[in-house]
Amino acid sequence: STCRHGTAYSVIESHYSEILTETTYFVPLEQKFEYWRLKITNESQRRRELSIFSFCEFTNQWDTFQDRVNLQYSLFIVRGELTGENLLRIAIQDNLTPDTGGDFISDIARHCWMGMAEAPIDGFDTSREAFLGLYRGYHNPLVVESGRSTNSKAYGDNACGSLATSGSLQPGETREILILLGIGDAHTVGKRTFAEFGSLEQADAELEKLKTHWHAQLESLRVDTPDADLNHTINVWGLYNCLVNFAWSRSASLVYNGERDGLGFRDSVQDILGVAAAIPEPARERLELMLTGQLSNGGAMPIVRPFEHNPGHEEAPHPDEYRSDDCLWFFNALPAYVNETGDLDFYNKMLPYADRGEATVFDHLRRALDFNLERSGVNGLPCGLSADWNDTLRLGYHGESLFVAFQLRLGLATYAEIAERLGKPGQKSWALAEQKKLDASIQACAWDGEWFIWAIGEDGTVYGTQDSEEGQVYLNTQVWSVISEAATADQSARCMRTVHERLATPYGLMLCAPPVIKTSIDVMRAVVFNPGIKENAGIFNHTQGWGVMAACMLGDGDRAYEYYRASMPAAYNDRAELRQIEPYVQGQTTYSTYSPRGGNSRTSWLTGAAAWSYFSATQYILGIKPEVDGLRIDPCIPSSWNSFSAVRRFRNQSFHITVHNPHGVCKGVVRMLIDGEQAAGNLVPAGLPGKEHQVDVWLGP
Ligand code: IFM
Repeated sequence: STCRHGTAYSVIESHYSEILTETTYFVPLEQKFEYWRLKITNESQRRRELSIFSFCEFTNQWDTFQDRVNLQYSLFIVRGELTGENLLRIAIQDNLTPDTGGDFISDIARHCWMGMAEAPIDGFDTSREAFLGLYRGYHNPLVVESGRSTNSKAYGDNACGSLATSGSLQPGETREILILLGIGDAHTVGKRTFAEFGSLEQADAELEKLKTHWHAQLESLRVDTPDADLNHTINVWGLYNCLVNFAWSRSASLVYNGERDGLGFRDSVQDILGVAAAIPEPARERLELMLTGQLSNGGAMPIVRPFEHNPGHEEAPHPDEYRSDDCLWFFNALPAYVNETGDLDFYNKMLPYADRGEATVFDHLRRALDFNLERSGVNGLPCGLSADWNDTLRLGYHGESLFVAFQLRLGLATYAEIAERLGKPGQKSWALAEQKKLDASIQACAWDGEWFIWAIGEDGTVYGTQDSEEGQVYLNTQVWSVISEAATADQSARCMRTVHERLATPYGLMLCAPPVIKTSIDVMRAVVFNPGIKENAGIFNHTQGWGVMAACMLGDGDRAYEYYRASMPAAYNDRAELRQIEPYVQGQTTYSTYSPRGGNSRTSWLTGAAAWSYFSATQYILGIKPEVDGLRIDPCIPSSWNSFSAVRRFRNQSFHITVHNPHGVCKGVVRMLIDGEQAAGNLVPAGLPGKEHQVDVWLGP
């Protein structure tokens, strides 16, 4: 068998006993059903008699948790049948659900339907037990083995949907069959949908529409570099990962199982970085939603529930529940949107706070800074509160987070720049003065000689020092000291050298080293994890982009590329058995060399790794950075690359960029031509006349 994934569709092809089957699965745009388009070919030299069965197992309860644990209830609420229109009808709580013709009947009592087109129906099953048979499983279902459906009508227990057809195929002959599986009552929604969509022609048209839709979203940047893996990561899979992540946040996947019903604040704000170029409008809408999840004290609701969210009327969390980093991610995400679109006025937009009152987006930013400044500890660093980015860190409410201090520094610098743009000199000077104070606090307590400390506990214990037996070096405070530009040149060089010596593995950068084993769980909950995974000295892929950015900021394109490739899924295409997850998608974490299974990755798809990986590769390695005034071209590439090219769509124009590297350097633009004309620096100004532009850039010593 072969399984191929495309953009929002999958094709599974199997050869068995000289019968070739190829099934294409997809959900058409804006619809609540999926197609299974099955093509069967007789590859043998003789006529073949075939029976074909569709199969789907349904949950009884739509509440996934209740479906599994509350069997005294969920096993008595389902019914299944074949309707007069030859559609399978799977109904939940059917007594309570008068069919109004709408897609959803009530929140719990939702129905499903299944139909088969282009072939006569010979039989059906809606009882899982009847289909599988007693003491059997998916590997040997009785109905398939016997070649006969039982026409079972589920009445309680577990339902399934199976439609059967049969027929003969001459040598070389191909037949196509279509299955539609949807949400809604078969009598109304199913009947209507089947009438409109139940043909091969319509299925073809819908697949084309779907592909066009997704491919259009992937057009914001196309690159051609000497690294073919990086090319298809940037051109297709990395961005697709970001878009899927943005759409689902962390709500539904194999590992999240549909139990989360809201957007985790910090992760959803960071997701914007991966999609701002591809879908700026949805990115803005999401940003607005998240800004209305900010409270009037500047902190954030831990989760924003998009369907129930009621800005201005939400209850503020208990003081112990605030995380220290949440709103500081706005200083990454908001500029990403504004720089992409040039929509500076967005900062003047009025938006409500979650609990009460409203303010401009700019004032929301000020509140975010005040929140952390007002909650600073005895050393002048922001308090860790219930957690900083690291969910497993419990410094005590008044313990201090150096990571958040670096975030805050970047926030203050960004705020000062925005204030300047908006003509608010008072705000700018305030931010720069606060930044100066913060810098002094950082320098007074956070440098340990060869690297920055991890954090300071409420009781004054300093974590992440040369004297620490465990968790001696912490990745985030090193890379963020560089990203926030808090570190001096000497500190930057030293701490990034420490990162390389102590945290780099062939599979990426470890979050800390050595792992925590004896450290108190009251401070570092990471001790619950086996050493070498997740927050306990694992490779936390979310952070890998930060390592890439920091290396680029120091001009080390070779190192940045090494770090990027170590955690780039496509680099493992030929070693999928090592990574053990899909080689085209990011995973949250990879086992490090502190474990016996270095390189194995876990928790694929819905991870912040996608956004930072895409952002760091496109804006730091390739160096194509949107700014309010235009596109800055400032690559930091491996010295072995002679050149690369890219086409960047930016504010309705296309820029065909070629970067030449005749001297084999990593960084440093020495010359730029725009449409053949010498440019003053390395900024391609926004708003040039015309739709297409050629940009040639030379790097040099
Ligand atoms: O930053 C968090 C994220 O919000 C959820 N997963 C774990 C990360 C690191 O602790």
